[in-house]
This record gives sequence, C-alpha cells and structure tokens, in this order.
Amino acid sequence: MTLVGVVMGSKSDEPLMQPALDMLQQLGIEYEVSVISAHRNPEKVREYGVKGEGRGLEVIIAGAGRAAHLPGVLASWTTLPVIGVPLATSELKGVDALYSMAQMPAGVPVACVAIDGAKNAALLAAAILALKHKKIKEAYGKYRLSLSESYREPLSGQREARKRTKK
Ligand code: C2R
Repeated sequence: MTLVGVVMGSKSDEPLMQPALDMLQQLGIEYEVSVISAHRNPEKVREYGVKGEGRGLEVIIAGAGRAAHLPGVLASWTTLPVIGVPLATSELKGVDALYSMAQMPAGVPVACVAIDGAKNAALLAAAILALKHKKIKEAYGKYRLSLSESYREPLSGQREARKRTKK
C-alpha cells in the first residue's frame, strides 16, 4: 500500500529529491511521486491534498525551491503530516524555500528539514509511520542502529591504530 506521497514543484527538482526516494525504498516503504506546482496547477494540488488520505497516504513529503508555497498549500488541504524539503534551486540557494516552509504561520504546520535534506524527510516519514507500522519500525530501528555501528567502527579502528603506533 502506498503510504507516502512525494510531491515536487517541478520535474527539475527530481535529482535533489532522489535521496528521499532511495531512502524510502531502502526502508521498504511504498511511495508515489508526483510533480505538481501550487501556482501552476492550483486545482491539481487541491485534489492531491483533499484526496490523499482517502487513497491511503499517511505522510506527504513536498520538495520545492524558490518561493516554496507547495508544502503549505498541500497542508492547507489535508490534516496528514506534510514534510517540506527546501531545495537550493535559486540564486538564494534554498534560503528562500527554507523560510517559506519553516515560517508557516501558526495553525497549519509544515515540518521542515534542512536545505536539500530529502534523505532526512524520508527518515522523518519513517519515524511517523513507525508509530503504526511494525515492519517500518523495525527497518527504521535497524537503520538507526547501523549509523551508530558505522560510527563506532572507525573509532575502535583508530584506537587499534594508536595502540600499534605506541608499540
Ligand atoms: P522550474 O524549473 O519548473 O521553473 O521550477 C520548483 O520547486 C523549482 O525548484 C523552478 C523552481 O520553482 C519551484 N516551484 C515551487 C512551486 N512550484 C514550482 N516552489 C510551488 O508550488 O511552490
């Protein structure tokens, strides 16, 4: 079942959003991808927001650059959690999009990850889904564990190297 809707403002955003798709796939989370711009396709964005939950979506990830109203507009049409990914596609290198998402007025929240933080958007989606889906909880837990393990190894490796140089 498709649980995550990944939406981007333009086809040109695709390479910057790819890490989210890769991470969702790695965690075994089914997703769909759509290109919808809030100002170019206002009717389509409304339909996506209104019908998403009924189609089974549980989280929406919305990536956009420049004056990035896409996540906010999507969030206005649904009570599903919306995670915004500000993209560095403009002369302002994503700061414009970051402010557009993080500075949502009170009442309609958009969770906002770092500029070009598509991978973290997928992980945050996984954390939300993990509250309800056991398999995703396991996959996400495993991923988090792998981070601490890959962190530990070089450290103990360094200790070994230090021991060797002391001899
Ligand atoms: P084009 O390359 O299509 O001109 O898009 C897109 O996310 C993209 O980064 C340039 C940039 O405009 C952004 N865009 C938005 C929205 N629609 C397109 N921020 C929106 O609805 O918020």
